Amino acid sequence: MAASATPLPTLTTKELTSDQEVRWCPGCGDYSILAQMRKALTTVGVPREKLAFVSGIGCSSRFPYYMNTYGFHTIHGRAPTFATGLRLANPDLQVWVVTGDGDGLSIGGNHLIHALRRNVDIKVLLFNNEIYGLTKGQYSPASRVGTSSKTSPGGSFETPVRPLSLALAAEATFVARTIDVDVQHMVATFQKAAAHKGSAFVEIYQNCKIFNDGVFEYATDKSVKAENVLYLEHGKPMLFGKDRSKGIRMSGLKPEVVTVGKDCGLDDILTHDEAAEDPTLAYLLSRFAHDETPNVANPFPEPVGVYRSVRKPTYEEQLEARITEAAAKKGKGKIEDLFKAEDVWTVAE
Ligand SMILES: Cc1ncc(C[n+]2csc(CCOP(=O)(O)OP(=O)(O)O)c2C)c(N)n1
Ligand code: SF4
Repeated sequence: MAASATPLPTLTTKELTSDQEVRWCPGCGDYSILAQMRKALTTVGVPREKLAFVSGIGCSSRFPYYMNTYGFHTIHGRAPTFATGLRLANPDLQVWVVTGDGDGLSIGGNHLIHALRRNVDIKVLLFNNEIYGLTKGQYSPASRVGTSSKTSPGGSFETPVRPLSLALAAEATFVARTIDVDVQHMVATFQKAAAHKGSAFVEIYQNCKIFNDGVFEYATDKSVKAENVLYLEHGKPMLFGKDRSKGIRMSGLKPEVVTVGKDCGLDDILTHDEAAEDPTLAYLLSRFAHDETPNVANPFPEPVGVYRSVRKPTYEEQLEARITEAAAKKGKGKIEDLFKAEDVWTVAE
């Protein structure tokens, strides 16, 4: 960096804290996410007036009130759409979307897919508690099969949406997962999402203490976590387990869990490449789901970390280029001229 470069602005967590009373249930995972977001933003170098949080409807959607930045509590499922408009109108802003699994994957599913596929430069945080919290515990599109809730008293039987598979299928250019109690990992993941140019999608496993308590215990309980979670690190072999002796190997088109030194050598273990242009392998990782069936021989761990991070032209960059191209061809236009252009007719009375 040149010696004369302007230093990046720094913020304190206090400066990022609003005067609003936080109204989540005691023990809710949302508190930790809020605290880690404030921490992450202290170092990303964006001043408060250039930060905006946009949410839809749900418990998680109260988030913008608690950040001392710009904030918009919009309508159910439409935060990605609102955020797209905000970015296009003011490309100087860093725009974060906060959504829940119900808000983002049910009523807002379509909006989420299209914001991601367009590669709008927004950062989407999906707080996944696998339940509708605000409406008091109905099952959501992310609830696993058998979830007993007020709207599925006999246990849900629908195939759940896997948020990361959906984001990858929509061609999101940054896709990651983190966990509410994994505080350092969460801060680092938010900072990586902030640094990404293009649409970033981060799924956060969030505990809803009241309506779905402990649903991610396999990934948070210290006594079993190492066996159930695979921390993805770019350029490193996919190893996990207490002594990191287990790993992921490909057998043809199928992944398998193997023990290094017993079933194979370290060279046989897949190396994680978050920058791979092709999202196929990332998609395959997004299919690993914790298996609660007793005595499964080699259960797959759930990968946490950055699945994919690639640079592609953003929607804003492409739009800007299109405007410049049109202006070069046709000159700078006027909105009235557009209104009065072709295909204008008067309806006879
Ligand atoms: C148009 C519309 N339909 C339904 C609702 C009811 N509603 C409010 S929040 C919500 C879902 C909340 O669940 P989730 O997004 O998982 O967020 P959480 O509360 O768990 O953070 C629903 C269905 C609404 N507010 N508006
Ligand atoms: S209902 Fe669940 S998600 Fe909502 S505030 Fe309470 S614990 Fe959190």
